[in-house]
Amino acid sequence: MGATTLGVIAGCSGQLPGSGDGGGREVTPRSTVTAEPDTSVNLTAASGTIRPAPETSTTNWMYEGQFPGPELRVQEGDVLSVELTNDLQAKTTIHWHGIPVANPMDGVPNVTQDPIDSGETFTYTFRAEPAGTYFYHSHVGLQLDRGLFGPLIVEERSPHVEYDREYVVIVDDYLPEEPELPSDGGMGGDGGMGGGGGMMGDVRPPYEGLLINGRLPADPPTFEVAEGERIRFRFVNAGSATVFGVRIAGHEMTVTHADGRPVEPIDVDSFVFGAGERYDAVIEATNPGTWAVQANALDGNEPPARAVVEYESASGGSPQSPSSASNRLQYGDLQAISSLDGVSGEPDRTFDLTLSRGRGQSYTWTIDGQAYPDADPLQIRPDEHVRIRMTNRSPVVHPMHLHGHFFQVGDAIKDTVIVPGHRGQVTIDFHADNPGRWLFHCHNLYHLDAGMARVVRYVE
Ligand SMILES: [Cu+2]
Repeated sequence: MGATTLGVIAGCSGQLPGSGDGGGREVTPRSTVTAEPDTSVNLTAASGTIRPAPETSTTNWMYEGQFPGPELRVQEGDVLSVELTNDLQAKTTIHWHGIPVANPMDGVPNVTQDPIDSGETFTYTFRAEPAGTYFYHSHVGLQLDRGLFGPLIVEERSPHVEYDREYVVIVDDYLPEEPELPSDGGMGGDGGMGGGGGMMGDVRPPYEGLLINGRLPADPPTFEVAEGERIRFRFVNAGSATVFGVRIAGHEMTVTHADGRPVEPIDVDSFVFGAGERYDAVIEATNPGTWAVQANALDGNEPPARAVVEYESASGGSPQSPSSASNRLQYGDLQAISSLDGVSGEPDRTFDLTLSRGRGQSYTWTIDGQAYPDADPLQIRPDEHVRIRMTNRSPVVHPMHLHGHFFQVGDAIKDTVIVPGHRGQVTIDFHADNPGRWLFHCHNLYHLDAGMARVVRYVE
């Protein structure tokens, strides 16, 4: 299996990661791909009706009238072109979560592009690499929680894991009404006027349930398997404010990828992931029957989202639920198969950032006391090894996501990482190999919309 060189577009050879001072490498802005696309797709964003269970319907915002949006699937290295038509009564964009695209294609309103007006179109073109499990979503306001997302799969040309079939499993929190930010800092409980002694909590939106592939537990999707097969599941947390714990009854999962990046296979019976994270896991279909896939909210009390794994030989009946998890994946278990270039040794630049609730009347979340967009950019220079140390001074988790780059966290390579509550600390390292202006933010959509973001800005 060849090492993946993330810097190819910038012309890095990357042969000797960590060799000396890193001098001599050139980091130039990644230009927008102009090659003829291998795949061209039209996506129209518009309002429509979804039925996540037989007697349940609501008005959602969707791509192509589908919820989740249509699966985009391309081969690694292919040029993908997506023409987005905005038929919403609001401005919108699309962000290609996890893919280090050229900056103008990243879909962040007022940072990488002007948001697309109602009735207008915008074409995103980028090279789909590296291979992995990704998703695409609106990056305007709270539109992700109205349904504007879909899976984006970039297939390996030579997978490091063997499997016979695969399923994409998108877990999500179901909001049957228009999302809105809490109107003030009160939020009930012990939120409110600053103070709170670090116990300032949070309130989740009024979710009516939890979804797998757009379906409530009353009408779960079925994944058919045949005895003896190896099944690859690509799990995506597209929730806006939910940390999910995932289990599959009757089967151990072998985690093979974290945020799309291959890891040394690790056997677990559950994993936890925050908004924006992805895991690929393989099961061996050696236990015939009908089994539940279950995703429960760690920070909510809705009934778990469910899907069904059904063997062809099974005679139906209700699926068996998973037993309680005993062997849960930890970040420390993750060992990336290829290393990230340019992040060995001591960093060239370090940011120490505190994540916390804002003080005062309004509902804000801050990084070092500043609420985006009234926040200073984090300024870096091309080719630097940048370290960000985060300390979470709130009781709730923050899944922090960096655009345009992968980062190293422990021995894993990821693009989104949970910073635990109650003074949890996480350190990430990345190589400044993709010049531009990139958002770094909490992927809890409500925290993002309430200010928990910074722009990482390259300066010469
Ligand atoms: Cu957060």
